[in-house]
Order: sequence, then C-alpha cells, then structure tokens
Amino acid sequence: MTHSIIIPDLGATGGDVKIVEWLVREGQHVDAGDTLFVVETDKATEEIPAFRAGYLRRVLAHADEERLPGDVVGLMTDTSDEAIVDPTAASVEPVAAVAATTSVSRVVRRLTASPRARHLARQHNLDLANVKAASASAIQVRDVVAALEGQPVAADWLIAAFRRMVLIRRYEEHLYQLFLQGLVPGTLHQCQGQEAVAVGVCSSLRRDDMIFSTHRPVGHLLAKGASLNAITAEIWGKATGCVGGKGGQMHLADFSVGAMVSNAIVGANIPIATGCAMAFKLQGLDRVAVSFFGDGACNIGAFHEGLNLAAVQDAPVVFVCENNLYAASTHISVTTRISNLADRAAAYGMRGYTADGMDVEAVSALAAAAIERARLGKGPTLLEYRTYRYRGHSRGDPCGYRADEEQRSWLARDPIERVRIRLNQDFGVTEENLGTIEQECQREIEAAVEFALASPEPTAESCLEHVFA
Ligand SMILES: Cc1ncc(C[n+]2csc(CCOP(=O)(O)OP(=O)(O)O)c2C)c(N)n1
Ligand SMILES: [Mg+2]
Repeated sequence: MTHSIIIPDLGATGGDVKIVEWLVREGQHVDAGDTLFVVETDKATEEIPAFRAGYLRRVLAHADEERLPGDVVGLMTDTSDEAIVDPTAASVEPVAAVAATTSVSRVVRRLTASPRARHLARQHNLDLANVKAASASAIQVRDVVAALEGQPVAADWLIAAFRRMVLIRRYEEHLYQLFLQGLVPGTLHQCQGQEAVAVGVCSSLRRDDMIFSTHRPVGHLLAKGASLNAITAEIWGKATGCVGGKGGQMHLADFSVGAMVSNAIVGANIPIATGCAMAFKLQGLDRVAVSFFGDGACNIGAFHEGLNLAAVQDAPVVFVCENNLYAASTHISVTTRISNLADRAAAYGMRGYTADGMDVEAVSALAAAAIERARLGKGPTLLEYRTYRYRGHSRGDPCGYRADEEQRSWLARDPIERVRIRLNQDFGVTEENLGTIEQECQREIEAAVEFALASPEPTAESCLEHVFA
C-alpha cells in the first residue's frame, strides 16, 4: 500500500515550510520514528519522523523547495518493490462512495468544501475506507482479567495498571502518528513516559474524588476512567466530545468519573483544587481533590497561594508535581535552586515527599497514604514524582535542548516495561496474555478514532450553551 508523507502542522505562525534536506534516499527502508527529512519554519528547524515503517519510494519536494503544511512531499510503500499508487492523484469519486453512511458523509462534506480541503479529503479517503472496514468487523473485547482468574489480588491490580498505562501510551502514540499525517486538528501536549504517575495516583482514588489536570491531560483523564470515545471526539471538536467540542485536547473533563476540566494556564488548577477540597470539607464529605501540575508550575504565584491556603485550612487535597525536568525547553536547573521540589512543603507546614515517578507501585503506595491522610481530615500533602516526557513539549518540538544520553537513560527506566517484566517474572503472567492486553487497547483506540470521525459537528446554537449560569 502507498502512504503519503506530508508536512505536519508544526505550529509555525504562517507561510511556507522549507525542506532543508532528506535524510533517507529513495528505495531505503525506514522504521517508524526514523527521521525522514528536515524542515525549516519561521520558528525553528525540525526533524520530521516517519509515522510508520516502510520504504521511501518517491521524493516529491526536494531540498530548498517550499511547501505548506498538509502538502504531500513524498510517498512510502510497505514493501520495497510494490507498485506505487499515488494517493494524491486519486479521483474524489471514492470519497463519495464511502459517504454512503450519513455519519461519514458529514465529514466528507466538510472535507470537500475547498480546494485545500479536497486535497486533504483525498488523503482522508484512504482512512475513511479503513474506518468503514473497521466498523464492519465487530470488536471482540475479551475480559483479560477474567482470563487471568486465580491471580492474587496484587497481580489483578498490577494487570489493571499495566492495561491502563498501555492504553495511555498507545493512545498518545496513535494520536502522534495521525498528527504527523495531518489528521488531528489543533495542537497536542503529550504524556508518553509519565503514565505511571497518572495511573499510580488515580488508581488510589475513589470515583467521586476529583482530579484537576493541566495542558497535558490525556493520561490523567484516562487514568481516572474517562471515556476514550468522548476524549477522542473532543480532540476532533465533535458534538459527542467530553465538553461538547468546545475544548479540544487541552480542556478535557468528565464529571461522571471525577475529572474537572483540565486547565492549560500553568499552575492555575492549584488554587481551584484547593477551593474544591475546602468545599468537600465544608459539606462534611470525605472526598479528596488532587491537583496535577509540572515542575514549571512550582515557580508560579498560584502554587504558593494554593499550598499555603490548603495548609491553613487543612483542605483534603493532594498536590502532585510531575517533575519531568523541563518547562517547555527550559531545564529545571535554570529556574530552581533546590534539588527536591517537595522540600517546599515545609514552607507551608505541610508534608512533602519525592519519589520515583517511573515506578507505578511506588507512585501508588505514596499517593494512597497522602490520599488517606487527606480523607481522614489530616490536611494536604505535596508529592513530587520524578518522571520524563518522551516526546516534545508540544506537537512539533524536536527536543534539541535535551542530551541524547539523558533521553536514553530515562527510556531505559520505562514504566510500562518495568511492570511487564514484573508481571512476567514475579506473577507468571505470560507474554501472550500481556500481548492480548496490548491488542485490546489498540482496538479500543482505533474504535475511538472511528467514533470521533463519524460523530456530528456541534451545532452553531450550542456555542452559547454552558456559557452563562
Ligand atoms: C501562566 C502560563 N505561563 C506560560 C504558559 C505557556 N506554557 C504552557 S506549558 C508551559 C510549560 C510548563 O511546564 P511544566 O509546568 O513543567 O509542565 P510540563 O509541560 O513539563 O508538563 C508553558 C511555559 C502558560 N500556559 N501559562
Ligand atoms: Mg515539566
């Protein structure tokens, strides 16, 4: 099969993107993630990776040529010698054929509205066809927990944590691949590498406890049990999205599972979570609020105000700092003199702990104790988890500010691989069973994208809903 290589939307402020050089020759094999070519935008020079493995067969835009995001600059095939079918040359006819179902026809109508959109539609054509095929085959969801019956309780918990982390990782990677193909609207801030913090903390919470997330919310929301379909539809701006298509990736929510709307203003959720915790306390409820934030947020005024207020009010809130060493491209050593951010808790008369954020069991043990303290009315705790984001700060960030050795050392501590080995060696869970979990997650993800693409656009009238109280 032939696949188009496009210029993804790299967040440049406008104008053409210049091809600097191709790092792969025609005919050469690449793995997913290998750099294909380098581009220059008005913001930065960036490497564009392959979204899948295959053979580079045609370079359509050469060094020094300029193109727009979405333009096809090369073609790949799965095998080295198959015939190339240029997807950009396909007629729009098949799109109409795929549009036989009403849900898909909406997408197609929108895509065929302008010349540039028609070009995208030709690319979507292949995907829509796939989407249709996928819906035809009913997805067999097998209950792996049941299949693994007889495992001790700890194994059940660890298997559930593994499944949840795999779902988050694969989902974020799937979105990234779609983003590289120009199929994801808007921007992405992703959490690959940080899954153990989200899952370790949220698996120690009750459903009616409330989490407050950030500009990097997908892992937190999925860990708290939010609907994958509703999150995906939200990313595509659909009416079925978890906030009706108004929020996009940075503003996800699901009140039914205790996930307040995530907040992209750095540090802003800290006082809000504190206020929520104070409300729980005033109402005599034993619910707990959790605020997630990054190392960058610890130097924001709202951090100090929020933690101080929570301490003096004995508010049932747990502050979870995901210290991934960077705030955008700035290393923590440039902005912060102390080595343990948790030490700041002492300034507010609060307990603070630093722990390994790549170990879901360690994360959960510490979080469970802090959550229990809060629930028993013993006040807030600051938890700092050391972790690492594998991808860039947002969509097209090539991470040129991080040393290769640093990245390698963190990848070697991967939180999912750690649990895989532990389940296999200490609990006797077979590779086959773990593989089944991964396949099920992948199918769930593909079904969610299918749901999002087939969902209706919000109506114009809905713009004014939920705006005024
Ligand atoms: C108050 C505020 N300042 C700046 C920004 C732009 N911004 C968005 S994310 C980010 C970095 C945040 O770093 P950190 O808190 O460590 O979280 P991470 O991205 O590492 O998860 C910045 C500076 C913002 N959204 N809000
Ligand atoms: Mg950070």
